[in-house]
Amino acid sequence: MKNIDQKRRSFIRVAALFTAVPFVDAITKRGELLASVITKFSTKLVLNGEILTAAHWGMLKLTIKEGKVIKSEPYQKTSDIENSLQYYTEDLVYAEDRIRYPMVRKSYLNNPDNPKPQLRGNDEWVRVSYKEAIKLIAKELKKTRKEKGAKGVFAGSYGWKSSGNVHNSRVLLHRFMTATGGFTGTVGDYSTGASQVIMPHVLGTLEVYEQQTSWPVVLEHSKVVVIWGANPIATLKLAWTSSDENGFKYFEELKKSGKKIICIDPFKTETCEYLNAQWIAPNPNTDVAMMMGMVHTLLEAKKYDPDFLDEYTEGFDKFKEYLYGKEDGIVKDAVWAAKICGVDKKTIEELANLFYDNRTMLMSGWGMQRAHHGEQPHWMLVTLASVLGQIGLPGGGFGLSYHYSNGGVPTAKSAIIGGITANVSTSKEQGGAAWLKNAAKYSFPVARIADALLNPGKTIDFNGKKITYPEIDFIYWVGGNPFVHHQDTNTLIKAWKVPRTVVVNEAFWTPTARMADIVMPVTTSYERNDITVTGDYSNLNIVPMKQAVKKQYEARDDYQIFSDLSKEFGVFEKYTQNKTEMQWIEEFYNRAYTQAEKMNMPIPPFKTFWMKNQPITFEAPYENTQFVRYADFREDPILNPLGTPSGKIEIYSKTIEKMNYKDCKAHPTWFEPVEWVGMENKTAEFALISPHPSHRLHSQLNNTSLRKKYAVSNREPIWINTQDAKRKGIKSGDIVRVFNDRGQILTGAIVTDYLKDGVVRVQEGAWYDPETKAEAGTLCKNGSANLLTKDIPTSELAMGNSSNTALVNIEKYTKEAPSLTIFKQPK
Ligand SMILES: Nc1nc2c(c(=O)[nH]1)N[C@H]1C(S)=C(S)[C@@H](COP(=O)(O)OP(=O)(O)OC[C@H]3O[C@@H](n4cnc5c(=O)[nH]c(N)nc54)[C@H](O)[C@@H]3O)O[C@H]1N2
Ligand SMILES: Nc1nc2c(c(=O)[nH]1)N[C@H]1C(S)=C(S)[C@@H](COP(=O)(O)OP(=O)(O)OC[C@H]3O[C@@H](n4cnc5c(=O)[nH]c(N)nc54)[C@H](O)[C@@H]3O)O[C@H]1N2
Ligand SMILES: [Mo]
Repeated sequence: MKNIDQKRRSFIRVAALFTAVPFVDAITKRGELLASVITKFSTKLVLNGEILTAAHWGMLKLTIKEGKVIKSEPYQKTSDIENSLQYYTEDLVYAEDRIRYPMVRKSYLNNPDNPKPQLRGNDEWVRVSYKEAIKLIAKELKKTRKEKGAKGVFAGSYGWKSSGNVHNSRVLLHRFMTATGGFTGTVGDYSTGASQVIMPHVLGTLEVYEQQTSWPVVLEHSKVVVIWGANPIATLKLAWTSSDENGFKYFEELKKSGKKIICIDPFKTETCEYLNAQWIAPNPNTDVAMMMGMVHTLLEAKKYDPDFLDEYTEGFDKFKEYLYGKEDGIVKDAVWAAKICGVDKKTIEELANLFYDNRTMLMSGWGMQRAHHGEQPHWMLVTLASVLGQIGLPGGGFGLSYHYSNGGVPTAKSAIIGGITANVSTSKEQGGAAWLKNAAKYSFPVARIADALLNPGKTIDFNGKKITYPEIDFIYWVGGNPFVHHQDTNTLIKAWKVPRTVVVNEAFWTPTARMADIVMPVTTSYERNDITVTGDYSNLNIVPMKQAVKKQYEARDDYQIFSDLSKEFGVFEKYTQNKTEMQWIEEFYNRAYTQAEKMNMPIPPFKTFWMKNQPITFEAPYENTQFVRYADFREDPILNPLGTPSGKIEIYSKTIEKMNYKDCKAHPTWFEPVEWVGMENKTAEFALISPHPSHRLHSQLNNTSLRKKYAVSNREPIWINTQDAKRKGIKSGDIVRVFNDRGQILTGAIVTDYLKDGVVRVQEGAWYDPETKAEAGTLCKNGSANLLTKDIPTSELAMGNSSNTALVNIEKYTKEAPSLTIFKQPK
């Protein structure tokens, strides 16, 4: 206990100071938290000096010279692994394709009641004044609400808007919509669409967004670490709040530990390379079969713990009957599995034995659940882990978030700052719950957007419920880029023509901004003040995000835009509570301040914190460094049951059985995807995987010089297996046309042995750059993978996106390649 108390006293430690921060000259003794030394509090811009801010890609140190950003660097270094995203702030702020002024599409401005939506994306732009734009949006929104009701307004607005608890664009939009009458929203996300719906049935939690068994425990106890369909050296560059960057440190330690590491992935990722791991390459979408082969191997060898299965799981016997072919006459053994997944029988058996004989941590990413029947892989992984019987033991079991937002980095004992909310009401009778219920009534699964636009009134199944799509006539999107992120862009183009009005707030002329009727120019996060935490799971730092440069052109904050719109609806005070940006920041900070005081670990008063321009860093108490996921459940499943109906791990779910879905049965099942390399009568030759980009956050930063680091022949790269490339007469550096009956893109070839044969890889997030008109069939010059993906739900259960299920053809492009136009100002 004494030990813990001592630790508590040292929880607060102000992070290492940087050199020369001219505007904090009032602080005499650096590192001391004395309010009294602050003689003047100012929020004036620093014209020369260094500034700390934060982005999804971590804390940044910006150098400002004569009011301009001239340099962007990491604020901290936790390992030798480089975060390539941290150096391009100038490119963003001063990008050639900044939206400079409010713009309205010509036909829309001429007649908003007959706006010729078929011209969306191909019309001319007309500059209007900010005031005019606000008036126009307000008027047309009122009109739609009157004609179609609140549900006619879609503001689901999915996306990775910037970090910051005040300028949280999506929440600001929702807050505005709530204050003025409501909207149709969405449920779920693109990240874990399938898993976050199936896991609560299996484990009683979302699981994908939970803290993992602590890294120190893994490093001490795991003998084998399996990185199953994950690429943490790329994906840990980011976090939803801001990266605490400690995940890299632990992967570095893992590398040094000399443990057996295995990567199971159709692509030999930079993670596999970095860790010198053994590479196992299955066909995409076939891991379920491989895991079944492993379970069969273990059962045959009597390498499983019947007591564990009995005490902690529900319905294993029914699954076993399926595994042994009682339902379909097919025994799912390693021979069967090998034929499907393309990994040989012996390897499957060896892996199964290795996992059973050693304390093994199965770390899985999310790429494999972004696929047709994406509910199955993680359910089957949990089943395999149950047979291995190590769940709840130090360093054993599975983890679904080591690759994301630094899962497994021990949770600090920290005070939590506040954030802007969608709910504007303060009184009880109009409380948030009532509105949320209303919103939930119309909300549909996020990746069904095109389906919903195209089919108003259609009823779909979703996790045991029925949802009827509303008639959407008005779209307001902020902080997202659906014309890059959504599957099957050409279908989305058709769907996008249905509503009368589309408004987008953006900083850049993204493909989505170009598909709008009214475009509002917004600031980047470097042009406004804000506050964030780092580490979604660790809560490691509170970080001031000090404005670095003045607002560019006529860019306004989303907060400003929605405040001005609120005036038009007579709800300005309700919306803003009469608070400025700085007042919100102070209020959110003070929530942590009060908490910290109560916890007897004081942090400096707001003004000191702000003037110092340094993070407040918290520490993890010893017990959090020793956290073992499911240890309490393992210790006493009666006292600490899971949140499932049986209180156990549900390998068979009666809840799902009752839903009676054909495409998601009551136990993990091998389903053939609609398109895959092993299918009969293949619709195209190669399986396309579209994982997350190493040198971008989705589409963000595609318009910076970071692009030079990865573009091949000035296109998005495509990785092609050496033998396949030879067969197709393609060499590295060639421009390759990738196509199927949904669309076509140009890419630059990387011929490699690092990819399973029969598979090609194009990272998601290249901006859609149509060669001629933005319409179905047009060639995308830049190489956006989603022109080729399929817009089908994972199943009736989760309705997630299936972006990794697609077949494509490739050919060398012999015509003269058209030059890119997407990163320039439009007409
Ligand atoms: N094929 C395929 N497709 C995929 C995936 C895949 O694996 N394969 N992954 C999916 C996943 S998991 C995700 S999360 C999505 C990501 O899809 P998105 O989150 O839509 O992608 P981003 O490129 O991050 O888009 C964010 C946009 O917000 C803008 N923005 C940033 N800050 C602000 C702000 O303060 N205000 C406003 N108004 N705008 C701002 C940026 O300029 C950018 O254009 O993609 C999905 N799509
Ligand atoms: N640098 C960077 N980091 C990011 C993001 C980003 O855009 N850029 N996005 C963030 C977001 S929003 C999210 S949701 C997460 C996404 O995190 P993940 O979903 O885990 O990332 P992906 O790259 O889509 O997929 C991980 C790996 O799965 C592999 N894979 C694909 N299909 C299969 C399969 O069928 N079987 C197996 N075994 N492997 C398969 C891919 O080759 C890839 O290496 O990353 C976050 N981190
Ligand atoms: Mo995501």
